[in-house]
Amino acid sequence: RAKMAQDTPSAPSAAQLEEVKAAVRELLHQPDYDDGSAGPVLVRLAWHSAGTYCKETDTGGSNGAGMRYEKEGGDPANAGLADARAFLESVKRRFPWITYADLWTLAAVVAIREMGGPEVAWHGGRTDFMDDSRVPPRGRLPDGAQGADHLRHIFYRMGFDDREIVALSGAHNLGRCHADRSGFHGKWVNNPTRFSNQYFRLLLANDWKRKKLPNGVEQFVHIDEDSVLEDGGDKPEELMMLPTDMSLLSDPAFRPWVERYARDKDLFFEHFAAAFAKLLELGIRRDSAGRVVNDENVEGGYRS
Ligand code: DDH
Repeated sequence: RAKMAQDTPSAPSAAQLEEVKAAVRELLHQPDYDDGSAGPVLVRLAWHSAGTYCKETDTGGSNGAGMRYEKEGGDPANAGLADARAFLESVKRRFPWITYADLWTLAAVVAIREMGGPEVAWHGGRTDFMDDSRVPPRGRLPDGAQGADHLRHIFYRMGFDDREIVALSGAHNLGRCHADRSGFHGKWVNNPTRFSNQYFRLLLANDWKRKKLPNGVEQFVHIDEDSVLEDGGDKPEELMMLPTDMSLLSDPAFRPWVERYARDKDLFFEHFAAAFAKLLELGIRRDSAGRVVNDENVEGGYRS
């Protein structure tokens, strides 16, 4: 049974959404957190909330905000994302009418733009599940220790193609790996709070060497001697790549897109924005007017 229209509030006005976006913008600056910004971890929250989608079974995706439940939130793949959810809690308190599922996805769109990235199309109306019965099983998110076959297995399941896999991977311009979350360590680019195509340029330009970390995890690293000059005499920065990142270089279908995005930032921004918008819509059923078709036992959602 579809939820009755009279149970649901009308869609927020553009001005109401603007207030939420402004509140997200205000919390991005976090001097004591990582590289001084909540932006990267907010982007990862949206990606992991949506990246569980399976097109065969039409399950998973950003609708429902299942990460509030242990079943999904406790997935080791989501380690550290409680920080992102905590950053947004104050916004949810100020604007209780927005669902978590909408807030998490909207926050990423705001963060990407604020960090210098493209405008990503976003549509609201997601609902929050009131229990964990529809939360997707664990194990649907990618494992950085693997290679190109694994990337295809994971992203084809969501309905993405090779070009979109490479474009989405460009999100690794942002943020860093934390040994206590994923086992990997370090950042991909020198300025991890500025969205750009630097990730692709460094993938191609640097001499990446395999390195085993003290915890036994293997990643690729490059000592960036130039960073000494830039920082004025600190010790050189070590940048990193995951084995999955490196597979974009070695795979004959992925590599041409790495090369194009390294050369053409505008093309990367255009393709990234389209793929990220698609990611955020996975599994969301809308009627012809664009309204989310609400299921039973959910909170939020709205009629037009
Ligand atoms: Fe990622 N990512 N990601 N990633 N990701 C990590 C961090 C961040 C993989 C593994 C990791 C995407 C794709 C992949 C972001 C965005 C996106 C970390 C480090 C690992 C590991 C986590 C930690 O230790 O804190 C793998 C594997 C893939 C893949 O197979 C393609 C995509 C598609 C996105 C996206 O947003 C579109 C962001 C942002 C971060 C930085 C988070 C932070 O806290 O900083």
